[in-house]
Amino acid sequence: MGNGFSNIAAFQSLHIVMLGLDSAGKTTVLYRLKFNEFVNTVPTIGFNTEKIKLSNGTAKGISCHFWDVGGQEKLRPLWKSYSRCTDGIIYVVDSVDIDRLEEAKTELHKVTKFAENQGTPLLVIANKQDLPKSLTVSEIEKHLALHELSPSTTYHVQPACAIIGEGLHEGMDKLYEMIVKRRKSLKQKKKR
Ligand code: G3D
Ligand code: MG
Repeated sequence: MGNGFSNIAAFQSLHIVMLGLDSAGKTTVLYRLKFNEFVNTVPTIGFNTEKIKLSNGTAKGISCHFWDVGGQEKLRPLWKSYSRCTDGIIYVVDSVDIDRLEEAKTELHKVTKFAENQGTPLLVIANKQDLPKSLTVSEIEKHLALHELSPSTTYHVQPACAIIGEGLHEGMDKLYEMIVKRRKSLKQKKKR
C-alpha cells in the first residue's frame, strides 16, 4: 500500500532539467540542494550535472539527476536537447530582474512548446525573494503569462531564496507531487 510515492523511490531516479536566464540563480539552487550550503558560483559555460538524494519533505529519499544548463543567450539552443523527455522542468527566475522578465517569459514558452516537453510538470522558482522589491508569486505568474501555457502543463510557482535554501524543498515536493500525478494518469491511460 502506501501513498504511491514510495513506488517511484524504489526503482529509479528522476531526471530534472534546470533552466532560466543567466544569473537567475540556477547553479546556486543546484549546489544548495546538493551540499545544503551556499556555494559561490561562476557563470555556467555549458552545464553542471549532479545526482542528488533529496533530504527533506515528501520527496525525501528520492534521487534526482539534475542538469543545470547555462542560461546565456548563446547557450539557450542547448535547452531543447537537455529538456527533452525529462520528468520535470525547473525554471528559475530572478524576481528583481524586471527588465528581463519578458525575455524569461519568451524563453519559457518556447521550451514548454517543444513536442517532447508536452505535459512535463513545471516548477517555477521565483528566486531572490530576500532582495528588496522582489516581485511576488502572483506578479511573476502574470509576467510569465503562465495561464497561457498549454493546459497539459501543470505548474507551481515557488518563492525562494537559493542562497539560504528557503523554499527549495517545498518547491521540490510540489514538483515531485506533479510528477507522481502525471505518471499515474499516463499509466491509467495506457491501461484503457
Ligand atoms: P545562474 O546559474 O542562473 O546563472 P548563479 O545563476 O547561481 O550563478 O547566481 C547568479 C548570482 O545570483 C550569484 O551572485 C548568486 O550568488 C546570486 N544569487 C543566487 N540566488 C540568490 C538569492 O536567492 N538571493 C540573492 N540575493 N542572490 C542570489 P554573484 O554575485 O556571484 O553574481
Ligand atoms: Mg549557472
